[in-house]
Amino acid sequence: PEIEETLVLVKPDGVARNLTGEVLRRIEAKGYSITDLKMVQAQRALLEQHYAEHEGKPFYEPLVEFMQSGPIVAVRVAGQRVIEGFRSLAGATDPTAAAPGTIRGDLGRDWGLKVQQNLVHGSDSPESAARELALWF
Ligand code: DAT
Ligand code: MG
Repeated sequence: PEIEETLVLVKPDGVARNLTGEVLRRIEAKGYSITDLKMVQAQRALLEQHYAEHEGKPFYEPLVEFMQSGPIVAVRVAGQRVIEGFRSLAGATDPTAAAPGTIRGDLGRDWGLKVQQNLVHGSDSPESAARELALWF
């Protein structure tokens, strides 16, 4: 298949816990290429667009607040089937349930908050990846 691109975010919890390098290490060890990267303090308007599909859900407001709580590292990652492949590396949304061996399963846990602090974001489809990469880069 052709080379795809996906958007990975190391969320504020991942940056605060000094796990940026560990996330990037896993991406590179899997064989994907990091083709762009930056640290950003995300504005609310960007996060509202990024998470538009979740507007109205109970975790939406805590999610948008949490994503503004500190810097985020945004990463453009390239490779064949990288969208699916990074979602597999990240593991399930709930870090308690995420399988050991995954980023969320190995490094994340429930901290008793209204939002799941699960360290990373990865685009979930080619359409999402194109839309999100245009927002962040
Ligand atoms: P993912 O990040 O695995 O694609 P998602 O797009 O469904 O998951 O949700 C976006 C983020 O919102 C997710 O990373 C953490 C938070 N979230 C999702 N479902 C949640 C829930 N039931 N309770 C608390 N936070 C949730
Ligand atoms: Mg998602």
